Amino acid sequence: MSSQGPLYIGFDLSTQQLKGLVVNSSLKVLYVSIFDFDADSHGFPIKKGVLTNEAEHEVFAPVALWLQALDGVLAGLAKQGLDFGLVRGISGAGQQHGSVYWGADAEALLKGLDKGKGGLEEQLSGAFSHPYSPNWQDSSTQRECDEFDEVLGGVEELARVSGSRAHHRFTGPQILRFSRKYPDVYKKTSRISLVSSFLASLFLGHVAPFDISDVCGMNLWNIHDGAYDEELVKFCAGSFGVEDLKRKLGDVPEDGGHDLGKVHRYYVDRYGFSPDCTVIPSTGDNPATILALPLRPSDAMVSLGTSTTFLMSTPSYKPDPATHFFNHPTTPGLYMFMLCYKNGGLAREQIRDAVNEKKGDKNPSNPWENFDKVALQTAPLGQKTGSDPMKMGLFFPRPEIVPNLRSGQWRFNYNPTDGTLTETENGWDGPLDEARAIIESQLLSLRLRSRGLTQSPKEGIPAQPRRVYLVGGGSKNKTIAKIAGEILGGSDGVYKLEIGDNACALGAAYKAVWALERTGGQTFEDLIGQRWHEEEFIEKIADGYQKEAFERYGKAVEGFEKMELEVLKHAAKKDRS
Ligand code: XUL
Repeated sequence: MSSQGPLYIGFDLSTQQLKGLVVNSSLKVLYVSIFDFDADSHGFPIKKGVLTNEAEHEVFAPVALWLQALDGVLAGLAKQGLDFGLVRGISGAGQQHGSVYWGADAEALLKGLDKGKGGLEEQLSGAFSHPYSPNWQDSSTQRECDEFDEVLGGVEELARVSGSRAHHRFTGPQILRFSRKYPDVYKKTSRISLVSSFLASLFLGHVAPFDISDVCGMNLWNIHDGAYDEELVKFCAGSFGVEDLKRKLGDVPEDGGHDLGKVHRYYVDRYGFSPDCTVIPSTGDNPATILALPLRPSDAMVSLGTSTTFLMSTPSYKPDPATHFFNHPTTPGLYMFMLCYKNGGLAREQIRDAVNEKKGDKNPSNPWENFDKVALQTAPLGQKTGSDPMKMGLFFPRPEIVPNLRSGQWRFNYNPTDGTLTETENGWDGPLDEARAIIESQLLSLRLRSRGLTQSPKEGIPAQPRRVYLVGGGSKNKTIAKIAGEILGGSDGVYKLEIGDNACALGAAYKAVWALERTGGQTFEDLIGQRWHEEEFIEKIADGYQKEAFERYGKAVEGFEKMELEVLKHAAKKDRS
């Protein structure tokens, strides 16, 4: 009974695997199939899903690998007994920024897909002008980023127009470098896809348009105008001409739930899909993540992995060179705000290890025990009494992008009554004081950068997130959750979101459910909100808003902002000398 349709598939084409996840109209997960690139593919000398050219800081993935993976995942679902005839809609999530270069024969080969001629890899190997897709981990585009940052007069303006300043991984700088490095190949390229629209193209049997949210990861889309930015596209196109590049990029439907067309005959004949199965735009993996639950405006998601990612759905568009804004993947008038830190879990682990060393003992089954204990024993901001200065620091074992700073550690004392800030280790009992300080530092940075985007939940209560959802490895840590509530607030509390690593695929599947079952102008949040049983997915793990703590950390945010500016000023001076 439970597998009775209609069913919806969400794919997640990420760096290391392709996943297909099937839900029904009640959002119940019925099947999951995974193709792990390193373990399950054959014929590609990849490591962690990619190839590298270290001399040029290039990271890229073979496109044919993804073709092999798609047949692999579908075969996996068939093996599990999925009746493809019940699947009404398909959507997906793709690693952001990656680009696929189609050749002259792409449309004919896509259209001509035929069960009798073998799998996707065999039939489409001639469809590309270039066999590789530059990956989001690529950092070969410094020159192009510097140029993009200047096109509109500076990083602020580029961020204002496109939602982000130039970043190595963003598709505009990547396309520009590609056209310089391979001018002949670029000339022969008929269309360029993002990883998300590439996935949709495979199902449609022709090159699919970009998704309204994922297109914002290119530094080419003008978010205000809802169109490509003429100057940015002109610059990126160079001597090949604007019209040529616009043709390669294609149009972008405004509606994230747009009906792109029916699934290609190949899938009907080979797997038993219904000819009426509809393809919905695939989006980026981060935009798909915020669709894994009915995230309300002012709710925040904090992903505590190796790096920290902060995602919010918000009606406010307040771009800044250190942050990212994207169109919301489903809901016009909302934006996805994103912070992508390089330092997160690894930085905390370094201090955890130093604490364990100092303590001289370590619980082998929980290496965090000492770290958690000292973090909780330490007074907020190291202030034993109200007259003590606040201790705060920056702990970056890797170069950071939020803010743009080299690796290093800095410790300060801040006096909130007169605003004095002193770089010093006086009064710091390192590394013990650093356990709380690093958690505070990471969370104060989130509060600083999201404070203009939250709303007051009710009169007399300051603006703050409604709910804070923690995901990823660090979300198990109750100490972090407690301090997150103290610093970020959360009028409705701090929650752990238990969807494992299925967030992107789930979000994509929910997007397909919404696109095909919405009535009238029903929003994603309304439809999914009505069907989502939160008790199955979330657990409240800490209190959110606590007046006294929130106010104290509010003062600390001011000191934290000053501290960052101070460190940046010194770094700039050092660079000049
Ligand atoms: C976001 C980014 C990564 C990739 C991961 O800007 O580059 O999160 O989307 O797949």
